Amino acid sequence: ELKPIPGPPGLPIVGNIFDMDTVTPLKTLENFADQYGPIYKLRLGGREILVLSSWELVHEACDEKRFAKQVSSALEQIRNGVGDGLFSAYTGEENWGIAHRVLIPAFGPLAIRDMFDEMADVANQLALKWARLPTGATIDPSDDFTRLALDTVTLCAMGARFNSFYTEAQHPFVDSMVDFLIESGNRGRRLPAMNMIPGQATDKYFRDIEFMKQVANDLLKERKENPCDKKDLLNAMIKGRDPQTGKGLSDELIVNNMITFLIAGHETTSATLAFTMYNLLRHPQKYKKLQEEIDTVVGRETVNVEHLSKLKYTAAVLRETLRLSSPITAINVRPHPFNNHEDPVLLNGQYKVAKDQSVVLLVKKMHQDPAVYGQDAAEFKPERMLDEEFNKLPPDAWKPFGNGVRACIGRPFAWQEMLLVLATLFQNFDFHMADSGYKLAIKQNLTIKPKDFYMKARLRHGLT
Ligand code: MNH
Repeated sequence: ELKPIPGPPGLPIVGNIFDMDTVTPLKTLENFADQYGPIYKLRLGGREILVLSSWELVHEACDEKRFAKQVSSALEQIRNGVGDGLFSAYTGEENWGIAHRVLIPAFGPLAIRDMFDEMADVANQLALKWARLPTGATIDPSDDFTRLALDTVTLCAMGARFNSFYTEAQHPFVDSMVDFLIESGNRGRRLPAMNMIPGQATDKYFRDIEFMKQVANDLLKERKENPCDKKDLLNAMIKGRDPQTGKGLSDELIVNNMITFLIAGHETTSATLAFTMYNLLRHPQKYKKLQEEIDTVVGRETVNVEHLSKLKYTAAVLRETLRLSSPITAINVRPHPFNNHEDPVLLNGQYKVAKDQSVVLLVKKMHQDPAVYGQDAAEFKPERMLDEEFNKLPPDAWKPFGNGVRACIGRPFAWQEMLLVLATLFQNFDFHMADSGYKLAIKQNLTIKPKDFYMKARLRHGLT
């Protein structure tokens, strides 16, 4: 029997646009879930969307035979900058398949292992920076982790050094990228007609895009003029041929994907590291356990790739952080445009989903479903994410890296980088919150990160 889908009433034409918190739209989506339950509908930008936040419903919408990624709102706007790059490519777009098949081995575990030394190079630059700060200096972890993640992805993926730790300001690419992402978010929430109105914001938006393309094009040109056989993502894209179609990537597609890696590869990683520091500093017992593990496994040795797989508790801390604070808070799907033969599509046999309906999987909220995580779902308990427990979770109960073929291709990259950074930092430093009364606040952009969160670091001994 079909059930009506609840939701906030909204206004004619604009729908629920004015219900949305403009600074942290996530807050509105979570509040509505508390108010209307695990499935509700909203009207935004002239479209009706369903928002799912229980494991049961999200699990069903993760079935790739029935649902597929939808590129809409902010992500559709991101196409203005990176077009058919992996992250923003439409379902079924040919260039997604070509780039995906060429890049899968380049992002595989062996290739990532080969990137360890360069990742360690950047992690050590961060440790050196913090070691040389004056005693008691305040650290902005989001800022420094952004420098770290960006330098890591440019070095490992493209063989270029941004050297962000050697300048006061971030690399100008970052300013353009941040503004581009914010404005893409704004454009995604507006009615389409409003985005056609020319003005300063639009001019700046397209100038930022030009600048990002120029930076990426320069890196590509530099590599083509100085060919090498480094096994990195850039060479994979320049030399690789798709086994299925025999096609390579055009320069335009390479540039789209280079910018995509810089965007997708640094905000998420830096946000996860910042939330991890916050969680550990809020939970001294867990902090202690993590540091003891790192002392036992790594001690005073230089961190190497063999250490990382032995850091079981540290991995659980990362998983638990990604559960409670998934930096990508939601993923968008719609009934599969090609595979779907039944209309209407049903969820739970109870809710009708129209063919072109947008469905938002509110992953961050789903990660606190008591049906999966129990009554203490809101608490930070890394123990529940140790391998044995983690492997017992029902399918699709932990989705910080997205779903199916459109899941994160950079996951092994990010995982190695984050374990390495935590091992390097806790091996060498003790940390404190700058303000012990700090209350977690969220800053939302394409991803979320802790807002106005500062800490202090003290060297434990000479830098290892
Ligand atoms: Mn990543 C897709 C999360 C690190 C490159 N990534 C996704 C998606 C999520 C995600 C969620 C799916 C989005 C969607 O369905 O619309 N990514 C993360 C997280 C981290 C992360 C939580 C770190 C922690 N990602 C990285 C890194 C890189 C990267 C590092 C690159 C170096 N991610 C991508 C790319 C895609 C993606 C590329 C798009 C994949 C595709 O659709 O084919």
